Amino acid sequence: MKIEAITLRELNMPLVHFFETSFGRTYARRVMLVTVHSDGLEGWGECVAGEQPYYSEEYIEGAWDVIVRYLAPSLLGKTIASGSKIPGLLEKVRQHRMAKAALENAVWDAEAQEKGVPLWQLLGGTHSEIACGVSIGIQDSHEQLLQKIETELTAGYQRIKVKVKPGWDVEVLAKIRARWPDILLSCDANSAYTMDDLPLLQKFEPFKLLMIEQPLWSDDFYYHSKLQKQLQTAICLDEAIRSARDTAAALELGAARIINIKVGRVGGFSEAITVHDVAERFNVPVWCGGMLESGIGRSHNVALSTLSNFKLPGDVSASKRYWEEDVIDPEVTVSPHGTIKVSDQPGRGYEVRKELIRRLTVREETLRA
Ligand code: OSB
Ligand code: MG
Repeated sequence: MKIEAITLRELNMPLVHFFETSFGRTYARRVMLVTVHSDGLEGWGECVAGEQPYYSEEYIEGAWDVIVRYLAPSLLGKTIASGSKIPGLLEKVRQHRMAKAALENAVWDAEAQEKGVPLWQLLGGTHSEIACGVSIGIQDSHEQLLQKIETELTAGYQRIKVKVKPGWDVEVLAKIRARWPDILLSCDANSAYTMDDLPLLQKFEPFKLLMIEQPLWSDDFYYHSKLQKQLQTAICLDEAIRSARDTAAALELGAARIINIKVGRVGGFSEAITVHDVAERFNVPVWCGGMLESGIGRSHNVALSTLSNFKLPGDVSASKRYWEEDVIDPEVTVSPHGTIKVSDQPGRGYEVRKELIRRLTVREETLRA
């Protein structure tokens, strides 16, 4: 595949409902899409960087800039055999994993079309149906949160994850457990606690959580390993896992018993597959995280979730939970038993709604060799 041109777009996509984590509230996503043009094919990728550098150091303006100045020029005009060759071509640039992932995943997307195989099979996936959970943000009231959980359980989702932070934790979890004693329940702190909070985190134990996601610092394994020794509840790492090496280090230290894989956070499909394989070797299950993606990133998350060690329901849920209208056709839909069935069509298995994308686009730039 010859990389003839790369188009960057920013879409303004208001969320159906705001999403609040311990680091802030989001009402609309500035969605960055990348299109790789090659031999008449268009491969699509999504850069999941946030509006601000709060989840990680990456943010949309920075990602756009590093792609224009450094990453795209390393690919334009080159003939590339497969998406797996992209990390090697971009390795000179340190970090910027979400920006790199957008490009790499777009090439995988084009490769699947070129080879006429479903993207999930190209990635090495085996499940043809994936298990879905939901991530529910901090709400204005406990009542509103309980109402949302009720709605998602009725829709069939297999696991409920709620965001927590000091002041929105023990009481909230107690109310959820009192009402639903048996559901798969987890919480995500997005680094809202420190080791001084050990007594507080120990109060989570009676709620029989499937996991506590990223309780401590976003770049830490050491204190997580100390914390894990003092908790029955499994720790899951999200922010701290940036690579397969991180995964091995964290698991050797005993810093987690579950790993959240986000393809953007680890720099693209190649690294995500390696993270998956390392965790599998440690006998540690993984699940696919989400970054409030549009249909492009969402369809890629669906494909990745088909790999064998994705053994827990992910944060990959229906388009309509986020968007009035999604940019793919069909939208991502979830069955009444909380699963997404993957498509057997070549490529990502969802058409790109170009007219809708045109309407939502607020910035566009095409780069050529
Ligand atoms: O920590 O998993 C997270 C969204 C934005 C940033 C970080 C996280 C999240 C989510 C939402 O939990 C997952 C989703 O529904 O896409
Ligand atoms: Mg998380």
